[in-house]
Amino acid sequence: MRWIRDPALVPVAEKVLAGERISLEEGLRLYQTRDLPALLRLAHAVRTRKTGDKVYFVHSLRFSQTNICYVGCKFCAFARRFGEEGAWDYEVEEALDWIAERYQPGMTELHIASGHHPKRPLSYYVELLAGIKERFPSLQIKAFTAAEIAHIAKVAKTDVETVLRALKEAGLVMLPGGGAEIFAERVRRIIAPAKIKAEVWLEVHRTAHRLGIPTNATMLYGHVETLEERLDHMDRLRKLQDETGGFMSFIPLAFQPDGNPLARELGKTEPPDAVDDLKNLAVARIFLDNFPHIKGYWATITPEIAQVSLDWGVSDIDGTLVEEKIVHMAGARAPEGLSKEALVDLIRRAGYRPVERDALYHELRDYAKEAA
Ligand code: V47
Repeated sequence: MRWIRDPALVPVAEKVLAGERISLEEGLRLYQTRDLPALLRLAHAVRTRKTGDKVYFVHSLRFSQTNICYVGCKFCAFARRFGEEGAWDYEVEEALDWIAERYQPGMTELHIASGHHPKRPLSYYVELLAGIKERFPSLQIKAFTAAEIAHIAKVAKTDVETVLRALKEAGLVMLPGGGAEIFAERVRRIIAPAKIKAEVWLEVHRTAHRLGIPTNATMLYGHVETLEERLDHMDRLRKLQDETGGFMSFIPLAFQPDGNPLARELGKTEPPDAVDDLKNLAVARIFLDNFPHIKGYWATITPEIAQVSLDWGVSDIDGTLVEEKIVHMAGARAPEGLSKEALVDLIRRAGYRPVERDALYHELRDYAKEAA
């Protein structure tokens, strides 16, 4: 392995290339290495073994039915209180009209994530999903982070399983991966003291998987967390995935510094830099050996870095979004949406094979086959 210049990486590389699982300590060695070409090569070997030269994207729409939220996460620039400037809170018909105004033929995924509204009953969410399914039958509904699901259950004074069953019946096909932040209690106490605990987040996903609802998982990085805490986060996900196999993709979310108290307290004015973004994606690809995909989320890392990330283990770049709000209200510099053509072009120009998927990762269009 003459291409490895960091001797500490050699035993890790041997394991990765043999398809063996790496430990937390070996993960830390990957984070700490300055041998970036070797890290890239290892992550690329893993992604190639899993997905060849395919890169997935989805024709999607983002929607948030409300930004009313009293949880007070310190990294958040999206939440508003009742009556506050910039607050919105749609009734079901208003939500359907909002979607109708942005719906594009061929769209397959509607991704919904919002605030923790203190009052809406479970029936509101059921009517919302049933209404969407009836009016837009071609949209697969990927809705509500685990934190929202636990909150809906709390307001309805019921359990998570009852909520998930009711939402599935109404049209839910998948849960997005938000609300995970960083699992370590030390970090949660600083950045999101009133949010659900890690154990609850994991239990919501475990329940979803048991009910046949696949999910994603995120990790918010670039604030107060240590590298060990990033690895602990991924380790807990890897363990749950061993148990259930219900995760589809892992999405690192680069902390955006505008309009939120955490960034002000830390004096942060910039998101994590490209080296941190790329190393983080590569370590995730190697460490999370049981996750089908690592997502390079262009809305936080920019389309330019998302394109480079395809060489660093990334096999999915999310989708068109159209009007993303959560990270843009926190200052994300990327556009709020990208066209399908722009995503195909981004993947092609990096030398990969664009594959359009639906929310559940069924392949809809393989651009390489068409070109042949
Ligand atoms: O949980 C909030 C994050 C998440 C900021 O499942 C921030 O495919 C950065 O869950 N800087 C919601 N991030 C977004 C989300 C997601 C995104 C892309 C794909 C998928 C998926 C899910 O946004 C929240 C929170 O961690 N967030 N504020 C911020 N200032």
